Amino acid sequence: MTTIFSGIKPTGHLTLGNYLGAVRQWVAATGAGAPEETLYCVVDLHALTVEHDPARVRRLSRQAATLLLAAGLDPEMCTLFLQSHVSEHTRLHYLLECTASDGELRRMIQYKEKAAKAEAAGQGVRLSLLTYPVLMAADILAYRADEVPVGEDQRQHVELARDLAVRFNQRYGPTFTVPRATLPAVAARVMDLQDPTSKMGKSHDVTTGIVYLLDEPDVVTRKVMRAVTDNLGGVAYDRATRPGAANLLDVLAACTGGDPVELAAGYDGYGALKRDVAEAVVETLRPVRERHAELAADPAAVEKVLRAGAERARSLARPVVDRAYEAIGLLAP
Ligand code: AQP
Repeated sequence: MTTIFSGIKPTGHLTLGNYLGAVRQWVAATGAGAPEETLYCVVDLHALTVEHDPARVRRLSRQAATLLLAAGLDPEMCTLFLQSHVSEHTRLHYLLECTASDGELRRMIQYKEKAAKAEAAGQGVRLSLLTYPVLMAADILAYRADEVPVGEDQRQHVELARDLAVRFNQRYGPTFTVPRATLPAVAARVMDLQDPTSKMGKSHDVTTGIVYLLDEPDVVTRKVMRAVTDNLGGVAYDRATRPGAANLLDVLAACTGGDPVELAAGYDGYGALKRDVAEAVVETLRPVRERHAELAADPAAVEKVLRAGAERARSLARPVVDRAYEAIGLLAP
């Protein structure tokens, strides 16, 4: 049986990038007939690695869980839970810190970017920001996950989880499954509409280039119509020289199921392309927004799903983490 695990950080409102890069794959993996064990987690501890407001993290954690259900995750078919509710993640984190090296963590691209941002803002760099990929490895390895559906920006962190699993297994005996990242065919890296050389990120301060899942249709349309493109004439798919156009074509392809290069041939100007992208995004997000409004009216039902999810996740992770404690040389309590 294949086990699938993935997570999302409540560091901001979920974006179109999160949806096309990750969440849509998660929903697809839980479809009827899928034999997999699928676990999805709101990784709230990861939200504490940068400057945060406690009330906002609580609010965003609830909202992320509600949005995942609204996007189509069926709690009967998968396990949905909050990371902080399953202490096996942090128990395993320490053992993996004893397996990872300082050098390999300092090489992580996201660490360099987020540490630079924190420093520029005059905020200290939290130690947990450096060790965050190790906690992410614990999230994955605690369930012996085979596959981790993520967007491109998380590929390096899944590689680290692989390295740590291999190293631990070689030193202390077979304990973990070596996981692999699975990326969507298109839109693995949705770019900011105002700065198409940067990833669309949910914690970015400038929001005009970010489409949020809960944006009203007119807001989505305005953001797409104002997307930065180029003045090279015509429409062509070229990520290097026309990143804005390539991003719009990727988004259109992801929403309509087409191929971005072939789609480009159907346009001779950006006005028509942007109108079609706006309409496709609005229609893709409409059912998610509508279902979210229904689910948000009953927060107790969402909490019940999360409690049941945590219980099941705990029962799966505990024997794996206990095995790791024994393997590394610790006596059973
Ligand atoms: N722009 C994106 N395009 C495609 N996939 C994306 N993901 C994030 N942004 C894009 C994928 O969404 C999943 C959940 O992301 P995360 O919560 O782990 O956060 P992140 O990867 O650090 O990126 P964010 O959402 O922009 O958050 P911040 O701003 O806090 O860093 C992951 O599978 C991710 O690849």
